[in-house]
Amino acid sequence: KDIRTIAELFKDNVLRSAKEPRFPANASLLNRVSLLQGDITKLEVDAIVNAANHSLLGGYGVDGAIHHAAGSELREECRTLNGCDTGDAKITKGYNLPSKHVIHTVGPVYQSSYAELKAQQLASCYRISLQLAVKNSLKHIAFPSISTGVYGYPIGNATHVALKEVRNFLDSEDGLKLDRVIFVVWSDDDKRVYENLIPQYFPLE
Ligand code: AR6
Repeated sequence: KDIRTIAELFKDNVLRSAKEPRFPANASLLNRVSLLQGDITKLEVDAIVNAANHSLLGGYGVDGAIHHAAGSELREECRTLNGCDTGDAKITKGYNLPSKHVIHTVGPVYQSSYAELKAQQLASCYRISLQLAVKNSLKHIAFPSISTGVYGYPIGNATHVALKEVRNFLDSEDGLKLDRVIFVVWSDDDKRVYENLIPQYFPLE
């Protein structure tokens, strides 16, 4: 019973942002952004995003959690996809997950000497995942903090990239087709980073 439905997410966050602007979103963005702390595999949404690797066959971190919760059928479908490049994304069904789909994206392995390239690749992960969601007529999508675990991307820099890309997408014509983008953080530190930066990209007025 720890599964979070989209109805609950809407209720929680719409009310909260209307009254106390904890997860602010401006009127033109229609309260379409949420921040949640916890396990992304528990979300009953149209799609959760997986921070995968090139093979798409599973790994540690959120990838391991998603494959574990979805069951072996997910791995079987992933086998048919011929892997995935850095910055690209591919969609599968969700199998035993409460989420209908999984969008698998491969974030960059961070290297400070290639910071600009890494930022472009990370932005591409968010953009292509959002485009895939719209292409498949999905209404909500939940992102973990891609590349900031095993792949070592500094959380502050990564969060700027994530918020900027999602804001740009929601402002575009395709963005109007999405009801909600949910950022899911695991740690208290990451949550603080998102709480501090969200108002820069989703200001209140
Ligand atoms: N729900 C939400 N967030 C989570 C969960 C969860 N269940 N578990 C971890 N996180 P990572 P990456 C957070 O390492 O850096 C794998 O082996 C975690 O705290 O999962 O893109 C793949 O196969 C961190 O903030 O992904 C690749 O080889 C964030 O998710 C490689 O790791 C991302 O951390 C990808 O590394």
